[in-house]
Amino acid sequence: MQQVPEPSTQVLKSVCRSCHGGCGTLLHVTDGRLTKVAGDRESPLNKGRLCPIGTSTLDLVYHPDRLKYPLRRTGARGEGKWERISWDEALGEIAERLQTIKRECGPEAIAMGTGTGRHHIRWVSRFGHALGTPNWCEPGFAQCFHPRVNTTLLTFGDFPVCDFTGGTPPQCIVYWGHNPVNSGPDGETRFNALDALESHAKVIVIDPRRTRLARQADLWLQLRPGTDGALALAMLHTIIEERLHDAAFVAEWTHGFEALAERVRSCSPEWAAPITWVPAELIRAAARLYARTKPSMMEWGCAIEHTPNCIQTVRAISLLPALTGNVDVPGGWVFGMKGLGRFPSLIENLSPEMSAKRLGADRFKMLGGEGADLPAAHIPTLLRAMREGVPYPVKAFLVFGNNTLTTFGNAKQAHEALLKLDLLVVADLFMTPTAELADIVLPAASWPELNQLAGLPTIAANVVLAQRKAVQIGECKADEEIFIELARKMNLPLCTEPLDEVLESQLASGCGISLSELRKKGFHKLEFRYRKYLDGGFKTPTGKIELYATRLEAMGYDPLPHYHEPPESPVATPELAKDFPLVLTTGARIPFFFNSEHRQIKNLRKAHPDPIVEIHPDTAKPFGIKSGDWVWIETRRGKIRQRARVTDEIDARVVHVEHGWWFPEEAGPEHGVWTSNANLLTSNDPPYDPAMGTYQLRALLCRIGPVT
Ligand SMILES: Nc1nc2c(c(=O)[nH]1)N[C@H]1C(S)=C(S)[C@@H](COP(=O)(O)OP(=O)(O)OC[C@H]3O[C@@H](n4cnc5c(=O)[nH]c(N)nc54)[C@H](O)[C@@H]3O)O[C@H]1N2
Ligand SMILES: Nc1nc2c(c(=O)[nH]1)N[C@H]1C(S)=C(S)[C@@H](COP(=O)(O)OP(=O)(O)OC[C@H]3O[C@@H](n4cnc5c(=O)[nH]c(N)nc54)[C@H](O)[C@@H]3O)O[C@H]1N2
Ligand code: SF4
Ligand SMILES: [Mo]
Repeated sequence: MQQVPEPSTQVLKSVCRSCHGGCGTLLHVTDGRLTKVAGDRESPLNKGRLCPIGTSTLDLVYHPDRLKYPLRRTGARGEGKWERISWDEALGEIAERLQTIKRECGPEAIAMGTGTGRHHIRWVSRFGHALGTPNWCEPGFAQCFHPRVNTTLLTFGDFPVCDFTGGTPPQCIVYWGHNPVNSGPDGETRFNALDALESHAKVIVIDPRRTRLARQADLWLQLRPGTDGALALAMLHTIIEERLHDAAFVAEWTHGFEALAERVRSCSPEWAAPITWVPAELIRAAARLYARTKPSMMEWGCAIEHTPNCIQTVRAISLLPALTGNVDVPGGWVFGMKGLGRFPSLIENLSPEMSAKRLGADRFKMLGGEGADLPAAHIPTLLRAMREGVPYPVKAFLVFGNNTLTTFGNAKQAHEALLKLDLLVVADLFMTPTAELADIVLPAASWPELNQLAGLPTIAANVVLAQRKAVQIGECKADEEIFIELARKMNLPLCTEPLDEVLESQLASGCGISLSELRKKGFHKLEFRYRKYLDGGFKTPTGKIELYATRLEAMGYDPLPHYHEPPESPVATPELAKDFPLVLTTGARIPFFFNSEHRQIKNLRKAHPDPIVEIHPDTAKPFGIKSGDWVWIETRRGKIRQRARVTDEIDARVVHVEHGWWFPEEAGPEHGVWTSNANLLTSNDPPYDPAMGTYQLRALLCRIGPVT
């Protein structure tokens, strides 16, 4: 029974955005105070449930360490000396300094930064476009989700998601480099991704760690990190060789089957087995089970994208549903109803010359150029422009929701770049180690403090939800409102209209219901249509699913999937492997924190007090390492420590470290950011994915030892 609220309590239907979001919530407000955040049982996305992070919302909103008013640095950069200023002063100073940089160096010398999938993510580039700069970035753009988005757009003409809310249960689910038991995943809510298991579908898990899903799976493929591309090619090979594909669908609705068959002819399971460490017979079994069991869902995660061969890897995996006809069918992969409508990105405000200046766009066309759905700057190239002024200087960085020092690859280099800036502005909920380096810090509103829209699954937007402002904390402002006020302060011609006007326009071009009606209802589920391609084909140049990608070919990239060894591996760099014998993967999600966040929330931290490194007993034994011991982990680039979890759930040749760690309880300005931070171990050096500019986060070489 849902509890009946106190008479003086107002209940607003909203949507949690503490991760990529989507869970319907009921915000109980009593006398201006948020008193309870409950899951909305009516929401098709979570049916009343919240994860540990969502459950801790009150602790987040009312946390004593929240930033509550704008701050200006008074000491040296990073010295931790601040004075409180008014919003008017803060925005006035930012506006003036931006105008100066724009006048002296051009708008491209100003870069915008943000984090993954937030309510305001598109507003960051929107403000940049209004300002005239093509340079905005997000550490998940080349590394996460967008390789999947941009690759499927050119292969299928649309972004596929799993059909979780259509009512037809899948018969087979593949969890590929993805663990929604812990992650509020990209694309949909974690609860949908897990509910699908209740249909007793056959389950295939592809993960180097024996996760809870792997334990439940019919088939678990424990591959070597970074070799997903080889595995996918071998599965394609098996399906084609054994004629397990849907021949009628392939003949009518795909382009380039013969070329693909030729490309994967040599990629037998026997070829892939020594590369991936997965036995050939197990690869065959997975290909057969997948191809013969329909409908099937492909649930894929960011592990397949944290590699410099991510576009080809994503392409290869995406062709499995294509060959088996699991596309836009009930219980399979489907294309969304786009209930959220068009976001006014203002990208048309950039001239072609200015767009061409986007850092990295000339090389990485799937990230910053014509192959990108929402073009973004290449982070290593941007950091170089900050550090060295090459190919032109970047002088200002406005960061709205990213803890750069924890989530960018090669954190020390990112740190060096931030120190070189003339102007660093950070808007955040807390004083992070990154905010400590800023000239001006702005207090951002958390999700129950602001109005927005959400469309879930992301991009597909089959369900549209209204996010509601329930309370005001200190002088905190929603990022969207900060952009609007800053645009007005700078007398920009764009990005100045009230927020609700933009939201109304999105709804009008999407599901068509009014903002007030949506706010009343809380969410709106669109009526679903399957096999939309029957009406005019797929939205690709050939009108078919492009097994052979003509758009990749036109951009000068390989139109057929291929495999590349990770740049640092026992195979690619055997000499290095003598000193650093273990394969390192990083960042598998944990249910209590979102990337670098939530370490200051007591309940969540109690559930997971320390950073954990997973090591196999055979690997730990020679060092005398036991569970609970502090262990150092070292790569060519740096050394950190985390606490051991000695477990046979991981391959003896692989070590896993958690990402995002800093210690809010430790003194500033560093707050322990250099102690356990996975990105002291990673690199952002080339090689990059040729089309996307992606660097390696999940398959590096390391060594370990006990902290004495
Ligand atoms: N080694 C390694 N590195 C990784 C990964 C990995 O697996 N391994 N994963 C990568 C991936 S996939 C991604 S997407 C990125 C994630 O990187 P990001 O999404 O940038 O995550 P954070 O750096 O934690 O930054 C989020 C910051 O936003 C603040 N914040 C929260 N809500 C709001 C808000 O509404 N407004 C504002 N202004 N601030 C807010 C938080 O307090 C926090 O400081 O990390 C990448 N880095
Ligand atoms: N609670 C919580 N939810 C989150 C986040 C969070 O930090 N906390 N982060 C959000 C973000 S930004 C993202 S991108 C998603 C990520 O969430 P997911 O896409 O689910 O990805 P991860 O949990 O990072 O990794 C999934 C699995 O990949 C495995 N893995 C590691 N290396 C490899 C490899 O080379 N190949 C394969 N096949 N598997 C590998 C790991 O063992 C792990 O079990 O979650 C989002 N949701
Ligand atoms: S899964 Fe994400 S949206 Fe759902 S309750 Fe957890 S943090 Fe909130
Ligand atoms: Mo991500």
